Amino acid sequence: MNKSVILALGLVLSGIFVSAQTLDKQAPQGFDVENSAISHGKIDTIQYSSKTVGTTRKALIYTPPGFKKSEKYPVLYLLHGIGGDEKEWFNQGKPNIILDNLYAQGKLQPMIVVLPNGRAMKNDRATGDIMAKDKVQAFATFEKDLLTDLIPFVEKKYPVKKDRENRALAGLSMGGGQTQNFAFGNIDKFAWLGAFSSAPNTKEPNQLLPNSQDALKLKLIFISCGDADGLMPFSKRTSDYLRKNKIPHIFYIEPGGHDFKVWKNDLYLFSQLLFKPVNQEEVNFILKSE
Ligand code: FER
Repeated sequence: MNKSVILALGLVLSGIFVSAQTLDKQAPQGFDVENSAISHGKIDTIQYSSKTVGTTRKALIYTPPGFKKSEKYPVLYLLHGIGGDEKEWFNQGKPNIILDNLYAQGKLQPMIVVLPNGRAMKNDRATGDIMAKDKVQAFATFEKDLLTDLIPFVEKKYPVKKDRENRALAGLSMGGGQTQNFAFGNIDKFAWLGAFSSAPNTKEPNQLLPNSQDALKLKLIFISCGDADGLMPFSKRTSDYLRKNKIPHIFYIEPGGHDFKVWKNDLYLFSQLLFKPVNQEEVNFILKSE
């Protein structure tokens, strides 16, 4: 596909999503309920040596149902919020169950999902004053840990595709801000971006993306936020800038606040778009009222 076709498709796609903002677009009931009749992916804890932090750090990793070492998979790095750690998504968001259910319906491209700890400091637990300056700073330091420690580790130990088109970054709240900062800031490393309910750590548009047209290289920009979330300005600010600069993107305002009900829905929608060509039928499927 040439660039203008991609742009045209992107504009159609973003137009559809913008108009979809008025729909009560929610994952169907049962999307996050474990089904013993289907195959399940596997969750493991990995430990990697971080030169950035100077410690051994933990992450969870989800390999899909039917995972085979002899195949090569794209990877989604999925980031937590200020009150969480590498287990937050797993404990509260049930990503393995949501994805297992989607695989059983044939709705996902097989992928590995890594759930890192995005607070890159020696004590990376979400304890004490989680808003303390050094703890907030550690969410910025994670950019280096991710790019130079964690990603190389995953690419060495797991059968993964290593090009940017097979690497996605997404996250909730602080992780949404990290996603915007790191993915717009390293377009050579990521092609898929999902920023859910981004927090105040999100850089301002001029710093985030000084050359707005660079963002045309991304395959998907998915920005979402609950309509009752006080952090909305940090999503809207980026979306306004992208729209002003004619960068196709999804800005999905959904019913809800700053919580896992919204983020589970985001994962449900976003994951189905990953590592696939922009496909009108899929988009329509995602948008069709439940
Ligand atoms: C803030 C408000 C919210 C902030 C961070 C958050 C660093 C993050 C919330 C979350 O991750 O859920 O002022 O400052």
